[in-house]
Amino acid sequence: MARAGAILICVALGISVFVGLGNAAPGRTWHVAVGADSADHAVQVLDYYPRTITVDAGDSITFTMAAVSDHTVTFLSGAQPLPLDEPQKDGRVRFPSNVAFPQGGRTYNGSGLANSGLLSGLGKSWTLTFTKPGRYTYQCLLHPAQVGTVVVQPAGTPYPMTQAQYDHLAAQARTQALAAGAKLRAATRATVSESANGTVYTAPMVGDPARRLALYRFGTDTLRIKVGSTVKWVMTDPDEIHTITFAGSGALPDFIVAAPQAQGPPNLYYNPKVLAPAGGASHAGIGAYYNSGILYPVNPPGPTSYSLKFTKAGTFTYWCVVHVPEGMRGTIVVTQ
Ligand SMILES: [Cu+2]
Repeated sequence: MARAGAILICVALGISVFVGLGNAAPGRTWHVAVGADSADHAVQVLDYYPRTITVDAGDSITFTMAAVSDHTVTFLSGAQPLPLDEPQKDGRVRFPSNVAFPQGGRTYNGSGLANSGLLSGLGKSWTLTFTKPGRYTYQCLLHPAQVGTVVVQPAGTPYPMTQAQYDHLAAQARTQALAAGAKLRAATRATVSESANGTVYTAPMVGDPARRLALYRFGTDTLRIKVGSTVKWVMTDPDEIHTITFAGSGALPDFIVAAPQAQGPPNLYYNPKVLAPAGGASHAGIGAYYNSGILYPVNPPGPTSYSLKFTKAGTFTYWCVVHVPEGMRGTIVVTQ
């Protein structure tokens, strides 16, 4: 009697499991962290944690920002990355709306574009449901080396790892990356040399793409120089853009300006005041606006460096307009 009862219970459980699958019950939701950074945001890790995750068809992944640098989560399905600028006939340069705003809906079957849009700010998240088994790579449109993988198994396949196991490994990887970033920061300093035009300080803007690291500082945070010296900022990071911008007595310009439309999201444009170099080759004291324009990665067409000769004593703070949330600024102290 007891045995018959146990069999009945097993059958009942079996049926209930079967019915559960047949009902396409909502899948599990997994979590992937986007980016990581140091407490002062100087070191940004351009990565996803975990970098590879295995889920079942019907499951969802919530991607959540864990750093202040903007990122996207973008499934291109083999297509080329989206361009990051759209020159307009009127001379303005548009920031493309298919990069800035979510595209492709809430599910992904391995084809077409699925894009989170710009994820700006800690805790910002985007959730995508995976409907078809396969191995899918995704990337950040702003940082092409920032790539992750989602493996989707057929529904009902046992999972190779739990979320807690992923989180544990991710925490280790994050700690290692941030330690490497701290080392990079400590090793990055402005260097000094003499030239026919006087003393030149070279301030490097570095990254370590193999470790998915970018340093959002200018080597030496406060650089002390003599009147008549030149500071030359040089890009060595192959994946980033930066500016050298002294706001002077005005406000620091925004990198992107939004133009509201009657309907839908605003049009976004690169601020022309940031794109255009300004101020000439020598810094003549407080009050004026000096700007490098966009400094590009080491690949052509550039420019990849910017020089300014300091002709008056004073303390001058400058920013990278692209990376204000990361605190990318420096100070030049010029003395007689
Ligand atoms: Cu920057």
